Amino acid sequence: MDTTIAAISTNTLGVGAINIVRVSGKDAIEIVSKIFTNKNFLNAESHTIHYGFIKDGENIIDEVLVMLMRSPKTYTKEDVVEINCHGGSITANKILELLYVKGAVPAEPGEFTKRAFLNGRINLLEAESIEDLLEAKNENARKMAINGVSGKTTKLIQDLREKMVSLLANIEVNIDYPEYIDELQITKENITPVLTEIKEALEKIVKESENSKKIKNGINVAIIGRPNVGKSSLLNALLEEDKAIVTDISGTTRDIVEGSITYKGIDLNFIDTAGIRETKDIVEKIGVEKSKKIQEQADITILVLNNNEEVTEDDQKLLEKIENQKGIIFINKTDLSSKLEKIETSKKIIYGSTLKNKGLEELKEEILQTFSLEDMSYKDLTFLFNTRQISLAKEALQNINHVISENQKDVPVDMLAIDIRDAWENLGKIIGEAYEEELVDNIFKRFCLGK
Ligand SMILES: Nc1nc2c(ncn2[C@@H]2O[C@H](COP(=O)(O)OP(=O)(O)OP(=O)(O)O)[C@@H](O)[C@H]2O)c(=O)[nH]1
Ligand SMILES: [Mg+2]
Repeated sequence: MDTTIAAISTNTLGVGAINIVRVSGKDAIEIVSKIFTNKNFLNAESHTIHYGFIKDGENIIDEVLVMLMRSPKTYTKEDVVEINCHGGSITANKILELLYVKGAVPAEPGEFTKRAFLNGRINLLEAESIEDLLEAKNENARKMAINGVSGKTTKLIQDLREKMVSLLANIEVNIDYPEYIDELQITKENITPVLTEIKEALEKIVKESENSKKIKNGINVAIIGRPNVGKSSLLNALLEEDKAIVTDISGTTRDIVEGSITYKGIDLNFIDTAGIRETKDIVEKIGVEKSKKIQEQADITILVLNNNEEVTEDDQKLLEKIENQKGIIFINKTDLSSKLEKIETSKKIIYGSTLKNKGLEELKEEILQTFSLEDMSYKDLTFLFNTRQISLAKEALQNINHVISENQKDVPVDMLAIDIRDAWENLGKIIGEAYEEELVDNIFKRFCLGK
């Protein structure tokens, strides 16, 4: 990290009032001073703001405010300078070009954050959370990410690791100093409560973290049913928008129609599909196949039935299929007389009418409940966020489950240490304490430039 890196940290795709060009490294201040007219800048105190012009020789490029932050209290722990210039990518790029001429090098995507990690200012989990914060699409995703950035999630992991370490230390003492065994003696019995406590904590983390994907990306909800039951009407009613074409002709929807809403901080991505039935029409047939695929891929299916008609063979098939997945039955057209006999299903049934806007709130609520997300807005959302972190937590849980079963089989306590250590290491990888270079490179490449 001998180099001094520079990049534009703001989004240059649109037009904004201000852009920020960020420079980090041991020569950051000197390099900027070569193109900045303010004479006090070079020797100024840390965390000060300076007014002046950026010049290319005698040509004024822009009027700017420059923030000077000396190591170590900076984003990267290195000297950092941030040039606040006028918006529009041309000016920022021109300044960047000048910085390169004076000795800075282009930053790789995520390199500022990578330096923050390598210089020990943040751990891997915190770094990944910064990325999640940049990508957060809703309020809950933001909350989760900021808990990661602020170190709350790290503490959760560290507390568990500490418990494991103290267990490991006790076991070591037992092996190395058997003469001190009076109070510290580890037995099958006294190790059990600690192991159970760790197991339960890990289970909670894994379970809640699975939800994090739903919080981050939303829930994909397939709207399925035979033709004319009111699927497209349901989509439109949920979106409060005339997005899909609705007619009384069976087979109106041929392709999928999608739309999202945010309900209680969770994105619900609805997918309206072609009505499922046997058909010879080539285009409709393709649509039907697509519907089936969507049903398989979605997180949850809403099967729409028509209250005004008897259950058909097509309905029956769909009722059977939905038994093997997450699903809700929506019986539509309750404004019309009921001809639908009692249906056999283990799924929750919601009665409603898209025409009268009935049953929609209940439906949205039920979707959240299926994923235990109903009271998300009250939770503190301190859990893991991405697949890498979650799979490591799962591995740690497996290690601990193995320890527990071995312990029950009366395996000598010192033999258990191996798995406890593995669990401890797996949790360590989450926060990057046993990081490998390749992994680190991979993680930071996903960042946007200038972060
Ligand atoms: N009375 C009544 N009619 C409804 C209701 N919901 C939908 N309809 C009518 O049912 C007909 C079919 O509605 P769509 O939403 O196009 O049905 P669909 O399931 O998308 O049909 P396909 O696209 O052909 O599969 C239309 O004439 C709607 O106006 C309802 O709650 N009550
Ligand atoms: Mg339709």
